[in-house]
Amino acid sequence: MSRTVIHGGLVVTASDEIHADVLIEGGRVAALAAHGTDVAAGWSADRRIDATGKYVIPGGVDAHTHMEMPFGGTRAADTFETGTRAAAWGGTTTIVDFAIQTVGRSLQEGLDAWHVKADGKCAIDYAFHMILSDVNKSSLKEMDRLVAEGVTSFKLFMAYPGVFYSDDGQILRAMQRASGNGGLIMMHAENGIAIDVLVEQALAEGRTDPRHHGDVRKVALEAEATHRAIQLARVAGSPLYVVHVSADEAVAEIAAARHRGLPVFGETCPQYLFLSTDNLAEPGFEGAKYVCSTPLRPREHQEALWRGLRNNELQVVSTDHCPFCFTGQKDLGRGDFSKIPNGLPGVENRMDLLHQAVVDGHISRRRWIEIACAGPARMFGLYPRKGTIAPGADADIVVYDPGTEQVLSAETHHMDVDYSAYEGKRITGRVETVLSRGVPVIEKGAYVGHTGHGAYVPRGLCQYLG
Ligand code: DUC
Ligand code: ZN
Ligand code: ZN
Repeated sequence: MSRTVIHGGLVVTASDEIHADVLIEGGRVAALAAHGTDVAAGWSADRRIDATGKYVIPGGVDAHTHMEMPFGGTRAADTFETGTRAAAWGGTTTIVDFAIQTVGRSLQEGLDAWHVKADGKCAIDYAFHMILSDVNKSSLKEMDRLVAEGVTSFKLFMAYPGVFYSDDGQILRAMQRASGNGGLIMMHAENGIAIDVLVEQALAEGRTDPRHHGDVRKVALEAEATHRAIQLARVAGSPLYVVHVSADEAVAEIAAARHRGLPVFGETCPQYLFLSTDNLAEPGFEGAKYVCSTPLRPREHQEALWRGLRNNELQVVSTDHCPFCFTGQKDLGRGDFSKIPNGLPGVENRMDLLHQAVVDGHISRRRWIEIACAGPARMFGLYPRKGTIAPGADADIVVYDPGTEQVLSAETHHMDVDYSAYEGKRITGRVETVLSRGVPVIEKGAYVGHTGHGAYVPRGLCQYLG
């Protein structure tokens, strides 16, 4: 059995910061002990990693990615191979991607299709949520089996009529089913029916530029949908996880529900914390790079998101990684913003951007690990195997250098997309070494992993409930 020792670092988890050496045996964490124990106790090792002056943190868990997702007549540019490699470069060692049910097909067919895309291709471990595009008697029944087999969360859309959209009746039925089988309903909360009216009116009036994507997807329509989803979940007696929360009023809806004791959870993404409608309004067609849904909001919304993350009104930061190249993909919407494929690249940038938030004083170091590692692992039934450094946990570990500076850029990133949403942004901190189940994936600035190392991980139920 191979043994690795990481010595001299500051081990940061969601609950503790301890100066400790870490012993890894056969892919799992075997022990943590005070600095010097590795030498004093004679821990033999095949590999020793010096982490002096560095943080030793759990590998990131990105609970919201869309590798190879078909959307708007094209597909997300990163495959499971390129996307998981890029994730590793950025210190993420587990992704939870969304398998998609096609209208008229079963959940199982969708899940099988996503296994074909991912199995044998990933550099890091992966799991699946299921997107319900067609809620009917048989797909409701199938939910039970998926939960039992480790696909324990289901995304529904109040947006995108005619594509992924579910009406309130379908949503209520899916929530009722989840309340019986232990599944977690994830909601894309935007009033898509109303948005489509505003899209039609904007285009008819010649408002076709990317910035109008932000104008029509109004804050009130995110807040209204968030409120409605919460009330439907309340009626069904089911928990609810609201994905990609972008607006202050939506945070307020989630906070109000939580203050009433309802099992309502919220996720936001780096793009809402660091970018704004200023980016959508960049000259020419540049704003297309920032078209995603929910949309970027005016900068003033960011404070509510940071406060929500500090106060635990929001529990998770994931990326909604869904990259489309500027040339050849975002292009599809020149002259009609509604045809710009929705999505931003980010799987490689999340851990660094959130470390910058530590440096900037928005969150503490432990909260960084909570919202990026332990929180998503608990939310989606992966803890403590993922999301922490403790005896028995998978040795998914990042040695993070908190002092090195880097500049984010498409020139240097590893995502298979021709632009960076954060081009030129200076970050203090950088991933140095990444282990996935004890096996090096990134070492001294080089990729040393391999395609197919990543294993599929069936998940348990949400660990924030009963
Ligand atoms: N939002 C995006 O921006 N892209 C994919 C799907 C979604 O809901
Ligand atoms: Zn969504
Ligand atoms: Zn998404």
